[in-house]
Amino acid sequence: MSTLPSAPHDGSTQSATRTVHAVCTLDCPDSCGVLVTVDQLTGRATRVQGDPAHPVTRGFLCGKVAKYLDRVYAPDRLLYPMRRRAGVPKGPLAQGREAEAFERISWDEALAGITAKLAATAEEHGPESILPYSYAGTIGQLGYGSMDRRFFHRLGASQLDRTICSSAGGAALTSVYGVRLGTVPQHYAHAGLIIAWGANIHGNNIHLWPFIEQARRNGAKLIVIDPYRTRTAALADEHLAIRPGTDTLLALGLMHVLFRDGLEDREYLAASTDPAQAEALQAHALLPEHAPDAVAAVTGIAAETIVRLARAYGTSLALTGRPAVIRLNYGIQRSEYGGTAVRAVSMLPLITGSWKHLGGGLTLSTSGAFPFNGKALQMPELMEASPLGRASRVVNMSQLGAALTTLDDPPVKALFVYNSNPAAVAPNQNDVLRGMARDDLFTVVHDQFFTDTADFADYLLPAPTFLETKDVQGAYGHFFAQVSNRAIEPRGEVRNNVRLFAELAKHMGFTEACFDDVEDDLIDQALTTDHPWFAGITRERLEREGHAALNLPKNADGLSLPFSTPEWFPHGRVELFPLPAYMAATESRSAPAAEEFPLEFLPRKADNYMNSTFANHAGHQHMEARNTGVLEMHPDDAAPRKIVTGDRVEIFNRRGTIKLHAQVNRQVAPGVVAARLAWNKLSSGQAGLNRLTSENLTDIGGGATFYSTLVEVRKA
Ligand SMILES: Nc1nc2c(c(=O)[nH]1)N[C@H]1C(S)=C(S)[C@@H](COP(=O)(O)OP(=O)(O)OC[C@H]3O[C@@H](n4cnc5c(=O)[nH]c(N)nc54)[C@H](O)[C@@H]3O)O[C@H]1N2
Ligand SMILES: Nc1nc2c(c(=O)[nH]1)N[C@H]1C(S)=C(S)[C@@H](COP(=O)(O)OP(=O)(O)OC[C@H]3O[C@@H](n4cnc5c(=O)[nH]c(N)nc54)[C@H](O)[C@@H]3O)O[C@H]1N2
Ligand code: SF4
Ligand SMILES: [Mo]
Repeated sequence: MSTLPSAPHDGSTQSATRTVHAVCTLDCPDSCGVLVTVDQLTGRATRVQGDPAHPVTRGFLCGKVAKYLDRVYAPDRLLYPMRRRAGVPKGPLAQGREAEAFERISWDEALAGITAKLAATAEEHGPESILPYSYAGTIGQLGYGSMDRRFFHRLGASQLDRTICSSAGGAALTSVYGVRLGTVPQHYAHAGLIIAWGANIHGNNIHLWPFIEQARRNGAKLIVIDPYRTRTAALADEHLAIRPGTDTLLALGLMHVLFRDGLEDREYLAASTDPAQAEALQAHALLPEHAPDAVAAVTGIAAETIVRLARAYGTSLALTGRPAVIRLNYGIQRSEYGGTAVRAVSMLPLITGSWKHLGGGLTLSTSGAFPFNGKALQMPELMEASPLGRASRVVNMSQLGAALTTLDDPPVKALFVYNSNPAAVAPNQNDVLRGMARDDLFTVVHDQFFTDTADFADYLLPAPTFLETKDVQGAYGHFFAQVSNRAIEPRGEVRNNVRLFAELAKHMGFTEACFDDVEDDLIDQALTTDHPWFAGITRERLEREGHAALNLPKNADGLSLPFSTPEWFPHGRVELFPLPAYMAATESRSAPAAEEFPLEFLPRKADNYMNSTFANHAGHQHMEARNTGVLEMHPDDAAPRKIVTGDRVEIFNRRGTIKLHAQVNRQVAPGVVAARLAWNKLSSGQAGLNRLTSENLTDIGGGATFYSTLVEVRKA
């Protein structure tokens, strides 16, 4: 374990408090720099604030993390290792009563018990019968994936394909551009038109907002394309309530008008791609099925609006002197053909050449800009030293239910969950819970709280908040690398992911030196690369300065403009093939399944929680109260079902039923209903939204399809 580092913003040692530079490790594009005030005498954190020196954080935190100390010091934090009491069946426990199902044990007992069981399982069923399950409880490089991967690689456990969030969009963006990166967030201030496309900026990416406001003060317009009237939509100049899953067609409709009206930048398009591909795209876009009337009929957006949007997009630079920019986010790729949708939308700035201008282009994720040495951190070559002697099988995390209930050869016999709450967040919850309840499944859960998943644990291990551990981090919404210093001593007997897996390795008898690495070693390894974008960025520098800008290539004007010049294209050019074509999802209003289940369900994220994180805190619940336990539906759908606001309603499909209270309003258009994610055990009947979602995968990237879900609704 590293010692408490000297903080870059250390106050005088004489003073009663000191300030430590940390990073918010939650799964959010903003990766905020956080200044933690710590009382020198008690060692207790007394305040968290946004780092005013960080160019994107700019001194403020979101409402969720402003209350982070409520989480760090919550009386119900998990602080000690625990083991399920003999005879207590696995399954949902009432909140506040969970501890009764477990007994406190020592770390030695926990480590010995877990490794003995894992070793026996590997011996009897083969190591691939062990499945690690983790996602983004922390997106710090170390916490997200370092020692844990080494441990499971060496063990020969199944590998997890981490697809639940962004793999469709990531693979799609990479298939076009060769890399995941996009417009610099600060440059949004220079845009003349901003399109938020499947992006709830004000709810999920609040640090982009001030730059958008700056652009709007200079006359820029903000247009939101989202089937739900988000906070962002309510604050925008215009909200286009697109029908879910039809974004590919809208993008093609915009291309149609751009080419038809001669608004394309021929030179730029020709320079960035193969001319034959550019011609093929133009011919494809100009097909009659992509004309505004045809597109309007499917997307629900009026033909004249499509024409107006395309013209505004194509003429922004000419008319305002400022380019158009698209904040594309992951909303559009959580549907069956979401990969194609991302490919289609991401081609728009290539057609208009808006990449060339300050404030133009598109952002989906900037994560590909950070050349962290993932191979050094995760050491996949350790799989060869495992009893398997080869790469182990890969299990898609978006099909956990199927993995636990149907996978064979070998079946999953041990599940090790950390950084995630799959009982609440994984799709097809019925199968997930049925699988987790299996008597013959051994389950370990490492978390900060008694989550829904913890209710199924054989062993429960206490995990740190980001104040209690050290890490290094990039971002998926900006271009600054940061070190998060440990601000406070770990509470109770909390151990971080690095230390947990290093100790498990020791108890397993793994003798490789890599299991001796501590945080500082791992940070050094993560930053060890020849890649020029990390030149000069070292642990010492990040510890001293808090954050450092990547050394991105500059264009002739000295600006970092992704894709402004050919040197930005990793393959020398972009790839437009296969040309994006619209397909209706099997769970959408245009599909046969809609006869029985006619409503498109959006099981969305809560503005005041982070996926299922924070759902258990009174302060956060208070902020989210208006939307809790609520199904939002349009009057046109409520009336024929004789439903009025406040009615208890059943939302159901073949996979299950949940109960919520109807809120009849115009946040959604006819045909769409929406609700928000929380913990199952805090939901009516302990049934979370994911009872209704499927394990169908996206067309590209094997992602989850939460937003392709058909339901019917009736009065309970
Ligand atoms: N407050 C808050 N912030 C968060 C999170 C949170 O839970 N709460 N989660 C974090 C995580 S894990 C992530 S990945 C990011 C995600 O941030 P976003 O990428 O913004 O993801 P979502 O909120 O899933 O989707 C964005 C919007 O897409 C809309 N949408 C759904 N289907 C469609 C469609 O077919 N077409 C279009 N055009 N729009 C559609 C949704 O209604 C939603 O408002 O946010 C992070 N930030
Ligand atoms: N219906 C529906 N389902 C969804 C989504 C949706 O929009 N709608 N969104 C999907 C998306 S985009 C995502 S990213 C996933 C998110 O799914 P998850 O990544 O599972 O996210 P959380 O629910 O926030 O759970 C993270 C857990 O990690 C724990 N944790 C935090 N830090 C640490 C640590 O250092 N160590 C350990 N061991 N644990 C830690 C937290 O306490 C928390 O319980 O959910 C997906 N599921
Ligand atoms: S959740 Fe996002 S916006 Fe909030 S503090 Fe963390 S990084 Fe910043
Ligand atoms: Mo996510």
